Amino acid sequence: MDIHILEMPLDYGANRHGSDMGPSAMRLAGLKEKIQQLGHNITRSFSPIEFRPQEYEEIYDEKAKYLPLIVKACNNLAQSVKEAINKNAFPLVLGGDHSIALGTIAGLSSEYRKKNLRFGVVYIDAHGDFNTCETTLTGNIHGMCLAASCGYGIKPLTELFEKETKVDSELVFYIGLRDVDPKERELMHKAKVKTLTMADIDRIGFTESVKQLIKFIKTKTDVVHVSVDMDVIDPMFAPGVGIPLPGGLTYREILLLMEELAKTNKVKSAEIVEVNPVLDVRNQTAAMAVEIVGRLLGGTIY
Ligand SMILES: [Mn+2]
Repeated sequence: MDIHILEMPLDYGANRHGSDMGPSAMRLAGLKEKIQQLGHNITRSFSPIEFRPQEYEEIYDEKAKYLPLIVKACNNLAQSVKEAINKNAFPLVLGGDHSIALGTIAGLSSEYRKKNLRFGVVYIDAHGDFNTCETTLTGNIHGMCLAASCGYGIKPLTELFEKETKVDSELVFYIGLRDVDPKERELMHKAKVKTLTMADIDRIGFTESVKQLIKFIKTKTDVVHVSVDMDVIDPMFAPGVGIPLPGGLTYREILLLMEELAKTNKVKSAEIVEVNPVLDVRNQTAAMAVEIVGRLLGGTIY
């Protein structure tokens, strides 16, 4: 398979700085070698943005911090993702904070809409990222990206890249949720997203959870984007993330999840976000991110 690696060294969407170094940390942890070992070709590898660090920029809007910068960066990313899909390549987007999902999903949606494909998003995250400017407690856009992709929120975000709603919220499937704001939860219910929270996973078991997700993918979608926020993993394993929250997936669980997703043959793009080397221990979170990508791209133990 041809792969385009798109690096988004940007942390405008988050309070904690440092995830702008995520792509570099994953590169150092051997991402390219891992992908090549699996027999894939990296036909492009670049960053579609050239931005100054958050510390040098203005916040612009307290309810949507760094809005113009994020919109610009995500427009560039959307264009590059679109080009990858057009060339039959797999866009692998490296964050950066989760606000970049706005750009990834916009680019994918633009191509899949033309082809009339049922486009699903598997959102692997401790958080809902389903706030709007009205409900946000922080003004951080990484907490709004999925709501905006589903058509909720302010126009600069919902109409980013193209006017249309990017993804049908009923084709969004969350796994690993464990922190959702009250108002955010209301909107998620209204939008009818599918959810398997950590409590659901504990009730029915991980194997059954994965089975339900795979069944959903097979019956409801033609093509799937996998968005992995590293904070879904328990900080015991992955300490290098912006918002560490106990009670997450184990390293083994997320690897199994990736293997099962790969087997559906419907995953045509992915992004790995919120690797924060400043908070990491000996780059172990970035190393896990590399292993996660490997399993999603067909790697197996035996
Ligand atoms: Mn997130």
